Amino acid sequence: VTYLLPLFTRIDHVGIAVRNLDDAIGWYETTYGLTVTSRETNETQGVHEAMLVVAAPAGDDPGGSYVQLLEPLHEDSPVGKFLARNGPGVHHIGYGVVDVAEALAKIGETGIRLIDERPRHGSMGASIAFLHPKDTGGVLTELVQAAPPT
Ligand code: MC0
Repeated sequence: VTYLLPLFTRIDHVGIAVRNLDDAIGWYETTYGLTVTSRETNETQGVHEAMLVVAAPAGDDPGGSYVQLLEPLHEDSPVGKFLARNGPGVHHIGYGVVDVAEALAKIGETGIRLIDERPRHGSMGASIAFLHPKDTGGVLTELVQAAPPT
C-alpha cells in the first residue's frame, strides 16, 4: 500500500462554475459577505475567475482558503463544457500542497492519471496541476502550491 498522506495542507479553494462572473460575485458578497481578493483572466485555462477569501493565510503556510468563481471564456473550454452539461455548480476542489511537483510525482506513482504532468500557472501566482476526475471518484482535483509571500 502506498500512503499519500501527509500530502494536503488545507483546502485551498472550491472552484465553482458560473454563467456570469459579476452576478456571481455580487451574490457571494451580498449573501455571505465574502470579499474578492483577486480577479484574473487565464487564457490557457479558458476562464475569467475571481478568488473570494474564506480564511486568510495564517502561520507559515502562504496559502489561504477561497471560493473561486469561474466563468468560461468560450464554450469549448473545460468550464464551458461543464456548464453546458451540468449547469452552474461545484467544478473542482483545490488542495494546498507544499511542493506541487513532489505531490504530482507521488500521486503519479499510484497510477492516477495526471491531466498536467508539470505544474502550470494558477490564480494569485500559484503553481497548480489537475488530476483526472475519472480516477478520483468523479471529483476534478487540483493541487495548489501557493506563491511565497512577497
Ligand atoms: C468533465 N468531467 C468532469 C468534470 N469535467 N467530472 C467531474 N468534474 C469535472 N469538472 C467528466 C465528464 O462528465 C465526462 O464524463 C468526462 O469527464 C469527459 O468530459 P468532457 O466534457 O468530454 O471533457 P474533456 O475530456 O475534454 O475534459 C475533461 C477534463 C478537462 C477534466 C480533462 O475539463 C480538464 O482538463 N480540466 C482541467 C483544467 C480546468 O478544469 N480548467 C478550468 C479551471 P463521462 O462519464 O461523460 O465520460 S482553471 C483553474 O481553476 C485555475 C485558474 C486555478 O485554480 O488557479
